[in-house]
Amino acid sequence: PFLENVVLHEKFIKGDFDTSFIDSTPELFNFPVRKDRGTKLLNYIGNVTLNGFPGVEKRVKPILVQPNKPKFDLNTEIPAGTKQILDARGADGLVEWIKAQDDVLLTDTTFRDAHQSLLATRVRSQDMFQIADYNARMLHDFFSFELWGGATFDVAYRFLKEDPWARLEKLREQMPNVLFQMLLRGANAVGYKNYPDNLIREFIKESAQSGIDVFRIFDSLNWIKGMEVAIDEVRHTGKIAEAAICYTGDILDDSRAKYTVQYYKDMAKELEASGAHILAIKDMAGLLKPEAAYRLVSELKEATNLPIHLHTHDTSGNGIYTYAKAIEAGVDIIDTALGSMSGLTSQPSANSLYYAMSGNKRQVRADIDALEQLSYYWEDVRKFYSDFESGMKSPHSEIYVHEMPGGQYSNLQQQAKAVGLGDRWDEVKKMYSTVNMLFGDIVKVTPSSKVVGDMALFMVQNDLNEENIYTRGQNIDFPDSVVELFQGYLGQIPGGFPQELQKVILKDREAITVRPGELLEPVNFEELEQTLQEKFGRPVSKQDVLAYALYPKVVEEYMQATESFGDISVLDTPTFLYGLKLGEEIEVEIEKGKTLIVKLVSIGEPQHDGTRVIYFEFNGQSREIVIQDLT
Ligand code: 3PY
Ligand code: ZN
Repeated sequence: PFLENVVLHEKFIKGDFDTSFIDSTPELFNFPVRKDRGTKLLNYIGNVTLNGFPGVEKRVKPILVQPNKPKFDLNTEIPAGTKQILDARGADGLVEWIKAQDDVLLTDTTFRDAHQSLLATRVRSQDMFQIADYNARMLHDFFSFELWGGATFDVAYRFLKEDPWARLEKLREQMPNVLFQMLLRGANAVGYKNYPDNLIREFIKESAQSGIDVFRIFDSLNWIKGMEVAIDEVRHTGKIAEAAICYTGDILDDSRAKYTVQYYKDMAKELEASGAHILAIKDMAGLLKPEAAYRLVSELKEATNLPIHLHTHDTSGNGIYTYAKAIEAGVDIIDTALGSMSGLTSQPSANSLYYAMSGNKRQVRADIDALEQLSYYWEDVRKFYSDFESGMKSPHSEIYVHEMPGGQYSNLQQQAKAVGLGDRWDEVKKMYSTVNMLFGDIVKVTPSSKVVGDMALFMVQNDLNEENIYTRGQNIDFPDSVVELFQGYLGQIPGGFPQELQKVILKDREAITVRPGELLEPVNFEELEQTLQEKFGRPVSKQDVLAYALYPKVVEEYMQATESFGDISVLDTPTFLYGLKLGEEIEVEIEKGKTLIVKLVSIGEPQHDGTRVIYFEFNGQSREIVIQDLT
């Protein structure tokens, strides 16, 4: 550690030192306490056993069965798939291949949007690694696996204390045959605000190198300028730029004059011109009604030459019907989740769609037996995360009124509870659509959906409505996110911001109309790398630097957690969330062929300093760990 302190010291790195360096630099002798991996792991298990896990009700660890794995021989070769087509023929070759298929191709969202929408994005890498070898063999004829991006990136660091890049790379090793897809929020990358252009470009480069093939790029206001840098960079990497139109409103309703079929056709043509390989219809709230799907897909097919990839959420319960109509209209690829991770705020079920298309001349390309067996696995895994379920039990047709995206519903509900509006949830939902209209009827998807949600909560809390906002609003400070939206920091909205409201919200602040990325200072990656090495006292990777540039505080806390607990992604999920029961023994494989055996023996009485001693048996030896009791 001494040598490490020397070579990482700022003065040493800058060459700014002489022979008095060691004597005059006492911090060289501050050695970080380096605990061994086993102690760190016991520290985590002791902590979670005693203090619980955020968001999980503290109770005796429930008896949860080992997830049921498919009966499938993993000693078989992994069949070639779409990834090999991309590698051999390039992006344009892959596009030609898609167009030549008669069947409907599927994307499986189980590893990303399904759990983002059903389980607050909490599914851990471990539960994916356990099934990925089966996916590669049993779903080899899928178009893609959507398994990265969206909220999964920050949630991995923030709540799961695991590295999303490591997840991606390991899955890539396990599933080398099917395209990997991610959701990229255009200039907002995987965050909630616009970032400098060079950060967007470096992030895309690194994601492509780490395994992503298909980048679904969208802008939260459907502002194409906010997508252009990302589309351009994806094209440079040789990967697939799938540009999305976010579907909002209702093309069947003539009173919603803003988002018409013509609006979407114009947008699609512009995306084609800016280099998109595939066009996505991103129906993030599940508003695309069956007849609207038929019409939209038919017209977009006429307007562009791009293959069309349709994404919806099944909140209304009409998802399969919408897909069937889109298939009739010639859609090329469809997003589904495995049965037990589908429905409601998630994607429609692949399993159900398979049967829904029986007898149709366009069949869904999938093996139904494989879908069912994989679905059993997820049925068991889902029980681990029961505390993160939204409580929604049946389809919500009111989605067509409030237009809240699938992933936002349970989040906003939590936010409402946190500010004391839990029992006024119905009012909040209603206010959400009022705010949308006040804002000029905007696209609502991360991060613009969060702004609408923040404003809805704020208005209910402060007894504001669409009438008194213009007068009372003069003396009110609005939430930061709302001010920033109206300043143009998330981009521009079709038709411009409503001016009267903009004045009330901004007061004397200025608004911009250019792309925020043009004004933001580029990230100095080398300088940041050095700063982080000093801060964390160890070498950092390009991936760490990128993550920190996107989410400084979250990544710093993650680094601290790994310093205290080591790599806790190796723990099974029930232990990760509940710790151990008295007398319970588990095996933890910390690396291939290296297994630790941990048993919880007893928990000591509270001490004067608020700690307790936790007694473990660790590989057969007694071990005591002192834990702060925070309960
Ligand atoms: C995300 O941006 O995370 C979404 O899933 C938007 O639909
Ligand atoms: Zn979605």
